[in-house]
Amino acid sequence: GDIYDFAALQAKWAPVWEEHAPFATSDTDDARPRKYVLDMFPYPSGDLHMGHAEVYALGDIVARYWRHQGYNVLHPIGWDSFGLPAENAAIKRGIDPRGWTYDNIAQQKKSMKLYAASFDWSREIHTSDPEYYKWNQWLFLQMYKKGLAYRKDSWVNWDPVDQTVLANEQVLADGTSERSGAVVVKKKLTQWYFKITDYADRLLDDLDQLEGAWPSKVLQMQRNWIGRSIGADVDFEIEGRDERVSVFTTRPDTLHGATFMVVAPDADLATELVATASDQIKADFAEYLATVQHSTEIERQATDREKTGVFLGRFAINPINGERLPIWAADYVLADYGHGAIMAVPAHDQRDLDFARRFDLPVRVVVDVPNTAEDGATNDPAVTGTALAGNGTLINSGPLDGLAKSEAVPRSIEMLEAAGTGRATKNYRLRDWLISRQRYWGTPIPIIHGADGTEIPVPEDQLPVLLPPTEGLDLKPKGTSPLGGATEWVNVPNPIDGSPALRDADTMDTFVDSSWYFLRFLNPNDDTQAFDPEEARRWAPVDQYVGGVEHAILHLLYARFITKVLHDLGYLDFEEPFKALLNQGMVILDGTKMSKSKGNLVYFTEEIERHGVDAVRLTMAFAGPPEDDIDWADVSPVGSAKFLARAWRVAKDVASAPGIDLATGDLALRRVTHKFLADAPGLTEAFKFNVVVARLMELVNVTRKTIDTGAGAADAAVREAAEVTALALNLFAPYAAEDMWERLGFEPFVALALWPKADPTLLVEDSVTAIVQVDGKVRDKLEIAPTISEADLEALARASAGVIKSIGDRQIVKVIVRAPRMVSIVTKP
Ligand code: ANZ
Repeated sequence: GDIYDFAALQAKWAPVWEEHAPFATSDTDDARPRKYVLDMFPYPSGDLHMGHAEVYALGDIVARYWRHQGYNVLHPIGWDSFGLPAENAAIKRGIDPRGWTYDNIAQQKKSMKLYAASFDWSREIHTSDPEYYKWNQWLFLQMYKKGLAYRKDSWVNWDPVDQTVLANEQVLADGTSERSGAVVVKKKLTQWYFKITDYADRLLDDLDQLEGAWPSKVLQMQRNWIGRSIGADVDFEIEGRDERVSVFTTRPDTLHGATFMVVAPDADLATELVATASDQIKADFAEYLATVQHSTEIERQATDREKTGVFLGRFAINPINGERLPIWAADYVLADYGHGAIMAVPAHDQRDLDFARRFDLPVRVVVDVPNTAEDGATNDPAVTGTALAGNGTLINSGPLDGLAKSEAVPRSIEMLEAAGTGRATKNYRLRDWLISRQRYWGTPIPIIHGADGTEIPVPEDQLPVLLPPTEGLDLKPKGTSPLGGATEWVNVPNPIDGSPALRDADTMDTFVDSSWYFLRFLNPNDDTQAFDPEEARRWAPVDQYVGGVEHAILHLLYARFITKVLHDLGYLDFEEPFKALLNQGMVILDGTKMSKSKGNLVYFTEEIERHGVDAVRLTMAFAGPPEDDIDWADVSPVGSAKFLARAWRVAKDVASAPGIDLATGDLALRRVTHKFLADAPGLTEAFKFNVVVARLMELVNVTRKTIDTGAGAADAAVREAAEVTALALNLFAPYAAEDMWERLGFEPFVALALWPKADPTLLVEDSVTAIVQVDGKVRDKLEIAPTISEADLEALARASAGVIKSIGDRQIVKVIVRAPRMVSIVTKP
């Protein structure tokens, strides 16, 4: 047709792309350099939403860009298709999570194909397919062999609504579950863990390599999450106990200021210590422990909360001076950090001071911190209630007296080491990764439990351990895994001696699935291995990862960890999975996050129907820097569609054939075209997509002017500009671009055309006008480059016909040159 009609273009080109699969990536026999561009894969809960529309628009710009630059680009997609939403929906509606999931995938896939991201669909994966999760089980077994997967009893985060454990990463700052919104409580359970803490140092130190390539905010969040702190372990004798108790401190210099010890009430140690105390103390403690178990970690660490605690009736001996310190249980000490016990130094630690003041315990200053109070008031913490955390000189500390804090820290560690009562150590906020879930819709853990309690790994040739069908299973959360109810599945002969044994009935955290999926895309149909190390050498690590900042901690940390594990197992020759990371902002409406509950959802399908795929994609690119949130109320998909129509009409109007000599084209338009050709790559690589679009709009305007009021539609420069417009639009609006390309007389596919080099001679900056005067009168105006030299400008002025004529046979006595603006010639008769 002669009118831009996005629906017609979609109907025309989607089947062509489907048939010819122009984005299928060739593997080995390709001489081009490679780029692996990966967008975070979607969780198939319902149809695509506007967040998907954004991330897949932006990721596709990057993938399409590198193809134009001559790269062999791998840009795969799949489905993160295990997980709780499917299971919860299944329970609610009494259906199979499998059916719900794969129906959603079908829906999303249809939308995704219409959305025309340039994916290699031949590599599509589903993490809930046995062909995929088999390799989760393989990974688990490799880690189990190395002692990196293990089981332990511990206090876990328990979501009372979803009735399952949560990783620390899944508990929000306000202590609620990121999944159900329920207040998370603690529960003691035997669970499977991955030993990510073994990798804490490397996970922290290797962040330095990503500086500049990952958003600094994400790097900082990872650093904080790992939370390395440097200090010392100090061993305290406990009266009436054989074994000493260690505490972790970052301030061993303050040992002489310790006036009591505090144990986490929920640490085993507290229960053990209180066992010998009076019945009254025991009863107080039991009551206290019960309340503590209902509070969240966040509440426990809140500084504005009144301190609570119970004296345990026991005493510790300070190894540095033999002092006797009462032992308390208090919830501000956490069971799973350090040793779950601390030496309390109220003069120099605010939490300890609050506690000491509440329970009337002594406060002893051991670091003389300069008093900055202007009115000469005391800075004694016992009086002011403010601990002295700053630097100063040691006092009341025997051999440490007179040392600066910075000297006293290493000195005290030396003393402890010499006495065998302490040592330098590091601590991490990072905990081991709890990977077992008491839910159905996940990867079964490939372990069999013998009747005698032994753990037998399922032999690798028996993988996958398939999920049993849901028929007859009660999926409702009840604190134990639904798989336990699959009697036939769970009861198996012990692989070693055939005696009765039980399968482990837990399933894996779905973050295991996504921790290595980028490798599965390399050979998704290989049923002999998780991934091909040869292919990994060719393609990985991922050159550009694109996705939401909501994955700044959990997913990225786990993927980094598993990459290092696979490296150490000899499968990978790199240690960081994602060389560069782009976090797109959110799509919001009227300044607020869109959500079903708020009723302010903008629906993907509706926007696509109304404005077309290209306009929605272009709007995403044009809205602003990709990291910023896009307020859908402030952008104009209608404006985008208008621009697309304008661009498309240019291609329609071109009245020359391909191959016309471009050098004959209109110079002014050619300059704009080549400036765009020269600038767009750098802007795209810097993710300034909105600037590229703005520049493209300018190019289209100048082209239209040239057609209508300038050199005309047959001019070679018009063809050149239209070709470049089609090529550049391919990054943002693939349907319009493909159609323009065809109208310009080319075979599909514009996406596979190379980006032409800008002609440097056409890149001269805009010219400036120099005035040439002869004896004070303007005799000529010269259009020259702003960078012209004085000598060149003088030569041009002397050669000017107007100047020569006005000088006649007079003699030049003086020439003043002010490049690039003026030349003044003085003559005499
Ligand atoms: C004595 C001391 C004196 C401390 C002083 C601080 C200041 P970061 O930096 O977070 O590692 N601590 C140790 N284990 C704890 C636990 N399980 N729960 C709560 N607090 C714990 O903090 C280390 C400091 O936090 C340690 O150093 C310890 O208090 C406390 F002037 O020891 B300190």
